[in-house]
Amino acid sequence: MISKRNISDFFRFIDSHSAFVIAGHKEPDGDCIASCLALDELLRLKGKKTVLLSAGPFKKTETKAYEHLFKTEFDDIQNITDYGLFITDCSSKDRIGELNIAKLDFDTFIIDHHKTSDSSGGNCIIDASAPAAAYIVQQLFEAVHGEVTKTAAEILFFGLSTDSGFFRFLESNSADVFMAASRLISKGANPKKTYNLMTGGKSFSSRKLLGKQLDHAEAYFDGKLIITYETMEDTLAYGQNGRDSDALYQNLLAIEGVEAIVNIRQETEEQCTIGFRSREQVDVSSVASCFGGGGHKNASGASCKAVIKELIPQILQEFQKIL
Ligand SMILES: [Mn+2]
Repeated sequence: MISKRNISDFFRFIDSHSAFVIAGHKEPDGDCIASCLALDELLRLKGKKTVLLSAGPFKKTETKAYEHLFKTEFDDIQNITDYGLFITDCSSKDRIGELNIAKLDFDTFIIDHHKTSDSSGGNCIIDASAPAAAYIVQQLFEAVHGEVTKTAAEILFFGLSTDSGFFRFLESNSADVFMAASRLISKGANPKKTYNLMTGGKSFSSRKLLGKQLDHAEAYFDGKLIITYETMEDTLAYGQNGRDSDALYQNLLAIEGVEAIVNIRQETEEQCTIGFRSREQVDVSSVASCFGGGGHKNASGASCKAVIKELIPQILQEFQKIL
């Protein structure tokens, strides 16, 4: 739960500007979009002018319907002093990607729930115990407006649902989160619709790619770690539209005795992205940070200059220390 101090910081920030730019991280997910859109609605309810920005790309199936709501460039530079900048679901300007605002000097307020975030200084609400940025935005919405609107309830429930794996990642200490979810349902959010939006709409080729990735999977450390990958050939054949790495992780994490999963994707001849997931105790954000990335204890990512073959031994070396 956010504190009274968080709420007063937020009030002070929105009172100090007449207009706001709202931006999340690049390759937005449901939570990123939800926290941006609900914040946008709240600010407009307060009579503020808003600009929603995203560097994209909108790769995830469930995010595509929202792409048209976001601009890729801030074009009101002559009035820049009127604007405050909200960054949600990430904590730094380098995570927002190739946006022209990255070079501009804005008064900035950060709303985030990532463990690797730097929580020092004012003008930020960073709560690593929050299951979603949308959960923080919901609390702000309710503090400012009394209750959420139907549109905000729907999008916030979508954000909370995507980041919590439709509540599967939550533990027994999450009563407050379920109470917040209950308030969203009472305002019109629909769990069945949301689940279908999150998990449906996948392409046939995304299932074929899943097959490839399951086939590439290898087990290490007595099956505690599974590493799989996607080559550029796999991407060319099956991965062009609508990947479903969530389904891949869900499948592999179901293996008995497994503690962590690594999924490497060769993006270009010399660039890889790495996805990390863990089930319980293993903190994959510490491994991700060795490769220039970060994230949560149980879900992290990195992007680095590498080829798959050479990267696997390096990843094994880091896991050796913690498994
Ligand atoms: Mn998030």
